[in-house]
Amino acid sequence: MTTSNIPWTINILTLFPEMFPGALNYSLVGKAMAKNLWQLNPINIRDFATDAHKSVDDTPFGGGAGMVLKADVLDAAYQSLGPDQVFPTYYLSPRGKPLTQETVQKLSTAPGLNLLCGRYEGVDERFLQKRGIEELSIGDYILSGGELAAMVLIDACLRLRPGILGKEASFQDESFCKGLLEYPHYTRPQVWEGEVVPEVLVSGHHARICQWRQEMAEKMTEMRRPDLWMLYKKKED
Ligand code: 6GU
Repeated sequence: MTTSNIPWTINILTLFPEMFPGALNYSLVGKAMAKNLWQLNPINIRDFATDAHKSVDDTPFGGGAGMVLKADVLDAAYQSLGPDQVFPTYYLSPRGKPLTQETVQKLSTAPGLNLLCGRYEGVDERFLQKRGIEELSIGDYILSGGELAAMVLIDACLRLRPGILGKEASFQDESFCKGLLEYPHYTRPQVWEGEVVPEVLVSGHHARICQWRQEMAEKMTEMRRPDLWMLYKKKED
């Protein structure tokens, strides 16, 4: 046994705990959860509201549209995490630092994660400042809440944790880590709607296959992602 039998724990502060595990209950990460390799602990922020109406939000000072999640309620939910749950904590927000594979790699080695999912217009800034909570975004578009973003982050981290995916995945990741997009893949039938598989792939010549895949990965990266291509070229020399 090389892995610990304490499941990797993710606490999620959300107004919609019933959205979890959602997509994370399926495929390899779902099986890994069933095997107790990781666990999800959704915490309903509303449980920490103190007034009769169970209010979690209020109108923004300065006016404007939407509501802001209250610092006192958020902090009560946050502080309900025990002293054994002092994990790196992130607020999922389109204002955050863009999530990259490099960040995913770092997060996947943390002892666990605490994630705050916002809704509405946002959360009281003082809560984030006081508790030193960093923000992460999954891309330049706006989701209606952080829950889907949290699932994206969790999935990306889990597939890097020991015992969750096979060797194949880590092998595939290497090509992305080298900074190139993946080369194209083909399987049977060898001819489909008149389209044939590239000859080199059925040649059985391993070195030539390897070289072809490298060339295709470079060509695709240059065409589709000039930003990644520039970085790759810079690292090469
Ligand atoms: Cl992390 N949250 C929301 N609400 N929208 C997003 C996002 C996060 N990342 C990109 N868009």
